[in-house]
Amino acid sequence: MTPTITAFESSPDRGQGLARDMRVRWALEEVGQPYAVRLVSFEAMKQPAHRALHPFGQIPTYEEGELVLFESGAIVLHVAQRHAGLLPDNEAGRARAVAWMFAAVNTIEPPILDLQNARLLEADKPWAEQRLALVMERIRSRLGELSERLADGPWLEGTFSAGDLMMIGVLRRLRPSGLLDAHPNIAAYVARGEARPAFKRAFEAQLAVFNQRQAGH
Ligand code: GTB
Repeated sequence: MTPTITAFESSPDRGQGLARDMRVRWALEEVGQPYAVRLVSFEAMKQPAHRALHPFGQIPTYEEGELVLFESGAIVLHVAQRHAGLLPDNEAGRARAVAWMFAAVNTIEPPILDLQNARLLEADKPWAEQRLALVMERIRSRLGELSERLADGPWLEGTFSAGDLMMIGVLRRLRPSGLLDAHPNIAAYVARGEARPAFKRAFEAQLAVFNQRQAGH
């Protein structure tokens, strides 16, 4: 059964592939599972029909027959468990890969979201500058720790997994900040992920949505 995912009808990132449908598209491409995409507007996302799929009125969602999922990490894990290619064969290796998925969304992503909030939503507050400095320092510290662990390895646990997919998906959001440049091994790790054919296919698919919209279709 071909799953259907949802994505922004008009992504504010203008085709940079920074919204979270990108992780799901990438995972589906890695395992060779064709998928359909339903594009939703910001307005439609908050309507009861979409909230029935996603309690918080967001994208991405994933529908596969009776199964409805939300949360990009949960969707990627489902795809990885259902198909070969994104999790190691052995139980301990699978558990390690899942630990890295959680680290991506639970340890690395929160200060990155704080940075975006500090820049976009809190910039006019009297404490904005101090807050921004604190958040930047938290990110630098996490990146330093991640860089040390990654060392000169190609992937977090030797072989590419859903853990790398989620981690790279999260780290990509930092590129415009320049913070990745302080750690050449992390910058190379992200570039290695982006060079994967499956990533490129996923990226092109979301870019096509932006380009079609620009062309007025
Ligand atoms: N924890 C959830 C998950 O991982 O799936 C978070 C889902 C989420 O934040 N979805 C966002 C959304 O639907 C899109 S990805 N937002 C609309 C809303 O909440 O009303 C976040 C995002 C948005 C825009 C950019 N950008 O423009 O660069 C990047 C990422």
